[in-house]
Amino acid sequence: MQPTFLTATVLTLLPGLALSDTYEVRMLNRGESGSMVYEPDFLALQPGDIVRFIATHPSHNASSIPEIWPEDAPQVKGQINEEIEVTFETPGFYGIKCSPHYTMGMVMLVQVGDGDPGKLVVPTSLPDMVQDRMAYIVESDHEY
Ligand SMILES: [Cu+2]
Repeated sequence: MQPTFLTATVLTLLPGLALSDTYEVRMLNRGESGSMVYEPDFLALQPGDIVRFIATHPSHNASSIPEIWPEDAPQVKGQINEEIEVTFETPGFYGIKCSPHYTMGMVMLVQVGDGDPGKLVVPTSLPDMVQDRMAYIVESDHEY
C-alpha cells in the first residue's frame, strides 16, 4: 500500500472537498441593469470558488470595498483593464468596486458560504449611489 495514494483517495471521498467552481463577471459600460455595471452583480459562492473578472469594456477594474470585506480575508486590487482571478476562501460578504466608477455605484456583492444578503449592513459612510446599488442588489430577486 502506498501511503500517498491512500491519502489522495481518502481526500477525494470526503464531502466538501469538491473541485472549486469558477465564475465569470463582466465589467461593462452598459448592461441590463444600467450603465457602469458588473454582470452578474451578485454571486453566492462556496469557499474556494474563483471569480474571474473580465474586462469586456475598457477602463474598469475590480477592487475591494474595505468596509464590506471579511476582516481576515486578503484584499484585492486589480489595475484598470486588468483581468484578475480571485479565490474566495473566507465565508462572509465581499463588496467589489470599480475604482474610477465607484461614486457612480459600480459595485457588486459576493457572498461566500451561507448567509442572507438581505441582512447585509451597508455603512452609511459609503457614497449614495453605492448604497443604492447595494440595496438594489440584495433586494433583487435574481436568478443566480
Ligand atoms: Cu468601471
